Amino acid sequence: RSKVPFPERAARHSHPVAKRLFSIAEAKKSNLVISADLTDSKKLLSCADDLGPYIAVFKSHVDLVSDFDDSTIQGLKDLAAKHNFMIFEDRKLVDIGSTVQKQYHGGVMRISDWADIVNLSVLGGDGIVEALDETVTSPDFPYRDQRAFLILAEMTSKGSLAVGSYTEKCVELARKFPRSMMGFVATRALNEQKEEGDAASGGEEDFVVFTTGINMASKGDKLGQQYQTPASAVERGADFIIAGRGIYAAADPVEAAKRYQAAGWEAYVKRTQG
Ligand code: UP6
Repeated sequence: RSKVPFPERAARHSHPVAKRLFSIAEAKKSNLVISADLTDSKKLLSCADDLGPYIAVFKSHVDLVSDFDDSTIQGLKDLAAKHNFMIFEDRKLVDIGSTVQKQYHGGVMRISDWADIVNLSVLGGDGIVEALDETVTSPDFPYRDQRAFLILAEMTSKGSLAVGSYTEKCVELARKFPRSMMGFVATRALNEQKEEGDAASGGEEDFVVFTTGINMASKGDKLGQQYQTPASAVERGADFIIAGRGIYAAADPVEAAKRYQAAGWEAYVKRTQG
């Protein structure tokens, strides 16, 4: 759990995307990520426009948007600029290196053109990480220093197999590829011991932790999802809290976003000042 405040982490971090992320969070006093799991472009873009002021990051699953096209991408980019948030495509890439390079840079979704942050699974071993690192650090890559990845190191669904040595392997790979792997999607901080020491010695290792499965009103859903509150997640080490249905399916999503933003920020202030 990092006790270092965002402005300091922004200043010290070696990755430009992490720097920008911490700066946005600080400027907006928000560590909230909306998981906008909406199924058409109009709803997706209204969600981004309505909630934009309260979030640091907008998380999409564009493969569930039925009418996804160039105008969806342009709309998202415009709103990201208007409201100063980053875009995170929750693509969970998982394949051999050669395939994910083509899925990430190019392909039907052209993820690299618009998503600042993308996540991946290391089920297949080191190759996927090596491949994506190679793509974004290549001199020909048009978005150099503007793109980063999160390794999906744990999952919130019941019976998840992403535990123990699997999760440890994720940390090992993030350590090996700091130019592209900025942190994790996990339910807690994963580098407990090393991180404290590093913070004192200049913070060479500062993984950013995004936590899904955040809900203030429910413990889970019928399909195995398991929730925790913003306070509990941040206490366990989440830097950014990701909430979906808790916000977009609420009677008043704007009011809900403000509540989650306040709860997440309060917990962050408590952790970093306490
Ligand atoms: N997500 C999880 N758990 C994980 C990884 N990802 O819930 O371990 C994603 C889901 C969804 C969002 O794909 O987009 O986070 C959770 O939405 P919810 O808040 O509506 O449950």
